[in-house]
Amino acid sequence: MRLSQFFLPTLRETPTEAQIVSHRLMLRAGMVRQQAAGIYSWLPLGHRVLTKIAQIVREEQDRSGAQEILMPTIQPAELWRESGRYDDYGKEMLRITDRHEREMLYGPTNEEMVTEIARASFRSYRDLPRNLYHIQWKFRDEVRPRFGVMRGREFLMKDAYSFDADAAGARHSYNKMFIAYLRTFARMGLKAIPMRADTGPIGGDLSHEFIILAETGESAVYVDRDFLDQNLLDLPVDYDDVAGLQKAVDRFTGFYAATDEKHDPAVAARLGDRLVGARGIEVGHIFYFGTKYSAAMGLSVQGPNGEKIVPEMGSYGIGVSRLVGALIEASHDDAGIVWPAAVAPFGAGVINLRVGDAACDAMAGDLYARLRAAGLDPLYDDRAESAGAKFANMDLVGLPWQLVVGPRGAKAGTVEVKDRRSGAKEELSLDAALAKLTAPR
Ligand code: P5A
Repeated sequence: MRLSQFFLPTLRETPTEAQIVSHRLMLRAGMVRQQAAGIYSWLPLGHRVLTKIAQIVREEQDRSGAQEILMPTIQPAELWRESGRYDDYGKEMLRITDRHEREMLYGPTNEEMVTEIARASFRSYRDLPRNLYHIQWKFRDEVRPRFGVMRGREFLMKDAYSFDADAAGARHSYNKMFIAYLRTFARMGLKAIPMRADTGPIGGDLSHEFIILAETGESAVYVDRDFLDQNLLDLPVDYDDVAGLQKAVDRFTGFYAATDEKHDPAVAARLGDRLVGARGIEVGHIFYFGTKYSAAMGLSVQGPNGEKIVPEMGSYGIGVSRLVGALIEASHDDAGIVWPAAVAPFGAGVINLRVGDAACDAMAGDLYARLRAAGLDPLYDDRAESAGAKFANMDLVGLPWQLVVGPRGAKAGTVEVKDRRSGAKEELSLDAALAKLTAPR
């Protein structure tokens, strides 16, 4: 993409309404535009990151055996009356009346709707187990939407729903999601810590929040330093290995990790100086709630001996749009965003310091073409701006690599390659630069 043609409405001034760094940087880098309190448009740079995050989530859900569907954002109130949550949900639910005076709502979550789908189709124990997920916008009329996309009113969630014939099967489904979550966040360069959690309006008695550490996190958390040293990309992915998966889950839940509400200072004290107190952001939350919705809504299937089985269910959420902000909270510096490569909006930035100079134009153009051919999806700053403005802009946008073409290098046949995270710079030939960027990090 040529920057001269790219819609990137960056801001020079720091927006005063934004209280935390990710919100400020998202506005400054032209990623989102607020349309109403807690409601955002996603502009090209932000949309690219959102899509990449959603794709990693999707791949890991699919790998675990979950199947993607797409349910609507608008739901009939009737379904929620069946589960008893229509009145319980209170003011957080956006209620709508259609032209026929039918009561509708903008879905804050989809337990009822997916249970209705199962009820319409599942007949036998052979229809189980199933895990259905979608990536869809939700609406929660939060009293105080704040911190940009981190606590929005409209936000993108991945929500999965599992159905099993018995509690043991449901536990296995829960464990699959548990491991898939650790892998999903690790692929984004995040270490998400599973913590026992309360279940609130979703219900049930087994639940974990997945929390990443960041100074501006909404909750105080405590964690065993040893957990932070675990390599989560090496997790077992044989999702059919029931015992192996349980062992892995036991290992990760064996580390002390708790939010403020669940923190037990007496137990934590045993960790000595391994206890880390920090702040955290909840990026995922999983629940096992048994037959709460299936029983209330009359979902049952026939067992092998003709008996009636009421499926055991769980639900599993990831805050896809929240992750964009959370990633920035976890990875930025004074100059701007520092994207982990897996979610970066572009793979590399090319800066032409002297647009209009024949040698610089030719070299930058060649580099841009070769990066594209190598699948690196580069952003080429071909604008007639000052060098200072270009450097500042590229740092703000936070692509993993910057390749700088100037008159001296153009003569020598070299580019300056800057690693955005470390700031390290080297002069390399085009071949060597390409080899460096395509080598596994
Ligand atoms: C699990 C999936 C649920 O809703 N039902 C379906 C269950 N869980 S949850 O914890 O309430 O939400 C799941 C994740 O969504 C993100 N999230 C938000 N993101 C941005 N703005 C919000 N207002 C918001 N509320 C929830 C969180 O990441 C949460 O873990």
